[in-house]
Amino acid sequence: MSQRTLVLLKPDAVRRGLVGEIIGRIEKKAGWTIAAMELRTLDRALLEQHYAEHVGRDFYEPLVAFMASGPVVSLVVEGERVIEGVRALAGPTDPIAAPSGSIRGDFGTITRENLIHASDSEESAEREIKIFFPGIS
Ligand code: 3AN
Repeated sequence: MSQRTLVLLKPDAVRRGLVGEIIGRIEKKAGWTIAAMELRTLDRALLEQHYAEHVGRDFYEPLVAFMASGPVVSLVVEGERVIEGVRALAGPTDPIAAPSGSIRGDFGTITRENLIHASDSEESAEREIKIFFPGIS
């Protein structure tokens, strides 16, 4: 089942020089390919669209501020069961609870600054890819 997912390497990952490490883990999965990739600082309007489901949560404002605090690498990754697969590579939201071997488990300590976003369903992937790469077919 070939799928596409939207992956964000958050400002902490870029600041800490972990882009190569994280993309390397994704690239090494057999058959997965990078369909699009960009480095840019995200504006509030785009982040409000992306995190619409979290509006009103106590972590929403600090999350948006953090996500706008520096450049982010956004990618579309394509391949077999890539939605479930990148989330497995990332690990659970809380990096302290994330298993060693996962990206968040290996490199993170703070829930907000948890290095990577990956779409959680086919519907989310389709919605998020349109936000970040409106030109992609
Ligand atoms: P995930 O990225 O693991 O799917 P979501 O979608 O529940 O997590 O949350 C989106 C982002 O919001 C997380 N990646 C994290 O940066 C932040 N976040 C989620 N829960 C919390 C929390 N309890 N405290 C601070 N930040 C949070």
